[in-house]
Amino acid sequence: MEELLCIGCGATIQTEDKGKLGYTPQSALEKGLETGELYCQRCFRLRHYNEISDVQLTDDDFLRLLHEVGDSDALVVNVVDIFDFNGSVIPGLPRFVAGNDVLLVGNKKDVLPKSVKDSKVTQWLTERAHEEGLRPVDVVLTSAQNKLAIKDLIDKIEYCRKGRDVYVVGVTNVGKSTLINAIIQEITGDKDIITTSRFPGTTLDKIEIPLADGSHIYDTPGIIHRHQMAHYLSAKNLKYISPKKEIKPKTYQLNPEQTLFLGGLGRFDFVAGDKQGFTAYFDNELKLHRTKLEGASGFYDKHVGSLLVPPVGKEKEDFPALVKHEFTIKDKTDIVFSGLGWIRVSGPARVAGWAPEGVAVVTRKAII
Ligand SMILES: Nc1nc2c(ncn2[C@@H]2O[C@H](COP(=O)(O)OP(=O)(O)OP(=O)(O)O)[C@@H](O)[C@H]2O)c(=O)[nH]1
Ligand SMILES: [Mg+2]
Repeated sequence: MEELLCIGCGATIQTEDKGKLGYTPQSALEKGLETGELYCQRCFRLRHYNEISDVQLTDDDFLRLLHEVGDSDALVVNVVDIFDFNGSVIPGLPRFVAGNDVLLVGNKKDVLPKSVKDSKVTQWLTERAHEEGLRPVDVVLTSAQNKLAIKDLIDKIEYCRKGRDVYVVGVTNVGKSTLINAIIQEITGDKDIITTSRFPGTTLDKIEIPLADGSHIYDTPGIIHRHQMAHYLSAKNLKYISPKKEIKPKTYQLNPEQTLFLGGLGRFDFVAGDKQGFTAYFDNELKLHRTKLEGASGFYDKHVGSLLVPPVGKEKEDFPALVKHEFTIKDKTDIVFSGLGWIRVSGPARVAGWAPEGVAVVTRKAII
């Protein structure tokens, strides 16, 4: 029998083992073959009930895919989440892509406040890419969700691929599949073919989409970056770190020695400096809580999971301790909490950003 693939996640269809990828009940398989839309059971559940069944890929699976990209003569489209550049970095990508051209796509631009200029974001992404040893031939900012700049992206891909195949790569959850769905919709009008979800690890194998000239565009499973905030939260709370709407900034006038808790996910300390306004850019539903710096750690231990949420319940038990990163700020700087958001500091000030162990806190020149 010819190998059948799930069009939602790329897994090889099988009817034997419920616990393994690609499982499809025999009846669903027959129906799928009839209609030409064959989805595995996991995709079916994700698409209809937003329920995830746990099947995870190993690092070897990703390495195999990355080597395949390196061995092909192709255009590599590296998708990153504008909101989480640090969490979006694939370690060693420059080595894997070898001689292939890379087009960098900063996705989820709809989440950024309108006052952020594209040019500043592009410049920042380019600088960060260079720091990672990546020399993209071009940078495009898109919103796969709101279908922004999809035509522009298609044009740039067409221009850069020079008749070659295209591999769309990136860590899990940056929106690769949503982006490819947007491209398919723009070209053929077909909607939501590939399965997408808020859960990390949605796409399970390479998905091949034919292009008019006989080459292909490939969706790939996202590498699991263990330092993404997404891995520390349960399904219910993922919304706090994957905003669907434009962020509304909130400004706080703080005195020195005051602290802002970012739910229970992070913390910002104004250690020293003159009283000033700090503007916070986080998901609109994340509750920020102001308190005194003195005793803030004890306050956190006491209230995490109740006043300071998420994390809640079981999630809280496995939540890593917050780690402190200190900065001396001279002028307008963003303190970026990877995957969570950022706080704009006018300075001069001494500040500290706290995030779960492994999650990066970095500074950048203020983008607003
Ligand atoms: N706000 C916003 N959310 C987006 C955008 N693109 C994707 N998302 C959301 O991000 C989440 C992940 O999207 P996917 O397309 O499944 O991500 P992926 O990169 O294919 O993930 P894997 O298959 O796990 O590697 C989903 O909840 C999407 O709705 C975007 O442009 N803006
Ligand atoms: Mg995907």
